[in-house]
Amino acid sequence: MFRPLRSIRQPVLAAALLAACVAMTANAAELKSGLKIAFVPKQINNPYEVIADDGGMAAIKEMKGQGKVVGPSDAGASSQVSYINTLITQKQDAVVIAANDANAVVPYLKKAMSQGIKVVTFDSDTAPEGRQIFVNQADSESIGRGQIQLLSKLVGGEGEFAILSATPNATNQNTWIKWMQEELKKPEYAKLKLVKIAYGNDDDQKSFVETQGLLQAYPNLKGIVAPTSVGIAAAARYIQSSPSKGKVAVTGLGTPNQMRAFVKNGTVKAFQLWDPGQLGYLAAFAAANLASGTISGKEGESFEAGKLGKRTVGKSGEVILGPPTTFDSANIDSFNF
Ligand code: RAM
Repeated sequence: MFRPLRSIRQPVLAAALLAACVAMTANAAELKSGLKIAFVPKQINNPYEVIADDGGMAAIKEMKGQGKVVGPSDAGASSQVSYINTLITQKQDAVVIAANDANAVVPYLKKAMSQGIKVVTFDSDTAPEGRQIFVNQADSESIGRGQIQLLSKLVGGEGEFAILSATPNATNQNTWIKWMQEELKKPEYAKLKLVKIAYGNDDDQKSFVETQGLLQAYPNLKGIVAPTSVGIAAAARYIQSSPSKGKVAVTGLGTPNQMRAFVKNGTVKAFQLWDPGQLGYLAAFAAANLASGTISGKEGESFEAGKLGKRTVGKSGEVILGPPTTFDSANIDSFNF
């Protein structure tokens, strides 16, 4: 008795669902052409940021826009302000920024938005009022917790370790460190002791010197976690030619190309990252969709992100790229970025 009813209802329901999906997902063809989209990295000379920006420029080329990259050579809190002001004067359609500070750039980004310029943060967020969308590399909680899980494996679950971070104000590193500290509260890490959080400011030389300082101050150190591609490479470079090689585990977040030699020579056993190029690519599509009016940054909206397919805006305007990869000697040669 219910059968006929069902068979009538199902196609109707399916058609309604399809219509809803079509309505909610912005189509690539709806993107305006010739959009002016500017990327502002944390710092212009950081290899990680260069890969991310290149990914963004590739996306903008695909959508026939006009892309450019401008930014400071240091990751200081207000180093990006003058660049944002210039982009406002130039009437860019969108600004995509990896913020060096959660608050310092907000008044300037708000000014940009009040003039119709769309703002996307990626890699490192601002306070939510500073942007319409944040393109996050992966869920921040899993990145932070994952770093401690990996460290614990590498040091056999016990001993003193230090964190070598980027700048003290970096939103992304600070969020990950907060989650690392949460993970450490679990009973299984009772024998792991965080002795110090040092800051290399995403500066190669400062990170190198900070590593040396950590080893001198903590002779029993068993590990260094550097959740920054600049920091992990500098720490590994210091350790590879020091007596601590083989005694102090270096892990964190780094690019396979920067870390390959350290993995091959045994200084580093494993570390993690996502594909920064894809991160920039996704951020460019988010910006183009905002600037084309196909999305506004509200939770639940979807858009097409070229080769990455359909993506959906989550809570607080966050769009997530995907889970990180762990690299080690077995897989590192399959990655080239
Ligand atoms: C550095 C930067 C960047 C971070 C990577 C892992 O390049 O601090 O913001 O995401 O490391």
